[in-house]
Amino acid sequence: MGIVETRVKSFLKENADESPVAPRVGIIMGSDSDLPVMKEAAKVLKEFDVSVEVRIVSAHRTPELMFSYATSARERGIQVIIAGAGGAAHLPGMVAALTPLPVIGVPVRASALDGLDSLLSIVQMPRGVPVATVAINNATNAGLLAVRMLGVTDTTIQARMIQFQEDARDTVLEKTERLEK
Ligand code: RP5
Repeated sequence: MGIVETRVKSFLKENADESPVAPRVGIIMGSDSDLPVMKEAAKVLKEFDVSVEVRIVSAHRTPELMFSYATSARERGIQVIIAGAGGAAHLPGMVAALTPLPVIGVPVRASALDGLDSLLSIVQMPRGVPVATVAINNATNAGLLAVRMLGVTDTTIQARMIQFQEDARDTVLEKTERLEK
């Protein structure tokens, strides 16, 4: 087993457990160095009880794997793909070009340019090939956006999202109340 595979396996063991049920969200990233950022998406999805799979798929280093991952995802039951990459971050856009599934891009801060390179690489897609781009390093929002997408046709998941929003609102209101005292 290679060192990258070992890191991914141990991450899964500690955090996300690839669920025994078929994954609904595919979380992919260009390198295992993206894991500290991208694991937040897996965490969120786990909290919402959404099954995930996590893979290292590099547009530049494993282009054939990227092609087969993107072209087979839909028939394997994946409904949303979250793709994170840094630097010349071509993974989300290339995957979006190869699948009809919604793709959420996470710009990872990975280079001397503080993540701006990743952000622009992911967000500046040509008309016709959308990637829903979240903020630099904000894999949490990518997970939450995937939950919202699934919630459109899954009322159980949508109910969890409504609860999540109500909890967030209550937290802010409680803090405000405390300040006023
Ligand atoms: C990108 O290059 C990856 O997504 C990563 O963010 C960046 C650096 O990769 P490593 O050199 O750390 O493997 O492809």
